[in-house]
Amino acid sequence: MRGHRAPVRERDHSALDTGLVVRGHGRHYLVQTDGGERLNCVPRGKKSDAVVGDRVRWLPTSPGEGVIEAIEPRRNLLYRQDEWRSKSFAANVDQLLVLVAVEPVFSESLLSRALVAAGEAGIEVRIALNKTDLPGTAGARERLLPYIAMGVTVMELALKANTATSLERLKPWLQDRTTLVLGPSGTGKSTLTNLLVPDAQAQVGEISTALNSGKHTTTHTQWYDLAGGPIGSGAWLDSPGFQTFGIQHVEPMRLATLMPDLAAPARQCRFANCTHRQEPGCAVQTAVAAGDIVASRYRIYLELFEELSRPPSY
Ligand SMILES: Nc1nc2c(ncn2[C@@H]2O[C@H](COP(=O)(O)OP(=O)(O)OP(=O)(O)O)[C@@H](O)[C@H]2O)c(=O)[nH]1
Ligand SMILES: [Mg+2]
Ligand SMILES: [Zn+2]
Repeated sequence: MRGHRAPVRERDHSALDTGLVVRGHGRHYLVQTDGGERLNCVPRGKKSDAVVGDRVRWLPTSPGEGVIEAIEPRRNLLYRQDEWRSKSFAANVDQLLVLVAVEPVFSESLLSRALVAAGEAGIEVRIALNKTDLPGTAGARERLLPYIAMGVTVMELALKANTATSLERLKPWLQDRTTLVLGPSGTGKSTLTNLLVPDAQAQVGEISTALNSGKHTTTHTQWYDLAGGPIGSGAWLDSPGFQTFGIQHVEPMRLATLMPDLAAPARQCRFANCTHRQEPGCAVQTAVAAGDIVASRYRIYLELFEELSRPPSY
């Protein structure tokens, strides 16, 4: 992939102190030292490849400031790859929470893309449905049934109306782990951040009723320690809502293996290189006809396969 490799190690940086990137904004990074101090850092050189969650080697320049000299090898990196650019969400996370809500109504295509990207990065993922205090809950629940059937855990939350129950539900899963929350704008990611991290003061936005969407209140990913709040341990990464989610980094022939409802039938197709579109003896198409794969998910597969197979438009 492009643009995400740690800088080539021209020098040995192992003697330098390490720190954690807790926020990034262009070339400006907030790095937390192992002693808990926070420094404003810039990268050495032109490239700013570090992302939130990265462990970096840094050199002090003046009080409270430093230079990032190197990025430590990553365990994983979650990013989206649109046609023209890639956007990293975070590195070195244990698990992903995809937060959708009854309102704004979520796009199944976006949800599926986030799940595929998590699978590609090898990151465990769960879905949470927030705002189950709202009247559209039954419909939202129904649209999530295929995901439950394919083995994804779906947690129901009402962060404002039923805060205590929601936190109890999340607690065993969040403890001791580093969790990134992702989702469209306005689903309640920062609302949850403020519940989990008492001094977070994350900005919370309103929903635009005209557009049935959030207003992109959060603009940068930020890392928080969960030790001081109701969860007691682990880390939490709040992120800006996404409107698009390119997965151009996924090989089209790998796509079905990253969609759990298609993966098992896909192994039974007559041809090993079946694309599950019109080939004879395709077990995926048989499963769709039998209703074992829901039509909307197969449509999303076709949409994604086509998008990933398309030559770049330049
Ligand atoms: N009805 C209802 N509203 C909620 C609930 N949780 C959050 N909200 C509201 O949803 C709106 C958006 O919340 P945010 O936390 O800013 O959403 P976000 O996901 O951080 O949005 P971005 O930062 O734009 O990506 C706010 O007006 C919240 O008060 C809930 O459980 N029920
Ligand atoms: Mg937010
Ligand atoms: Zn097939």
